[in-house]
Amino acid sequence: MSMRVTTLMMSALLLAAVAACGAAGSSGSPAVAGGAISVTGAWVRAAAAGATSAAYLTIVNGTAADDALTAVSSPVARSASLHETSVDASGMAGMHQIDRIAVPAGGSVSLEPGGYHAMLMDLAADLEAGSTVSLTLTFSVAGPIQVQAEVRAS
Ligand SMILES: [Cu+2]
Repeated sequence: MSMRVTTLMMSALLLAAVAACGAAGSSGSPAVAGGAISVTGAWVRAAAAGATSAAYLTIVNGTAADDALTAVSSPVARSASLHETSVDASGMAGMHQIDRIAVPAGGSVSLEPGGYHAMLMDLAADLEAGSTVSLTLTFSVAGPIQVQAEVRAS
């Protein structure tokens, strides 16, 4: 395979991944509390097995200590990571992996389309709208918190 073809394939893969965590959607589904960190409105974009999806939610830190989301995992995804979508100087939207999302004491942070999100890669099964998937969010202080996320059509 030539270098050029490889580059084109990489570009196509990146575009598909960006599309998976792009625009649209809203929040507002059941909340699951764990300790004094609570997570509300968790949802995941519908996608086919083998594809990439993204999870969105709001984290409320009701504790007196600063905390940070440091990892995410789900049985439906063979790998998952924290991402941030940003727009570069030329106006191109892209995303990059980040190590942590800070949640200050008494504060909250939202993972939402166009911003922070949890990228779910290499899905083990189809994610169909109306179903529910389990996510494990790991915090540096609070530890792991499991939440249920509703699958929604994009
Ligand atoms: Cu992403």
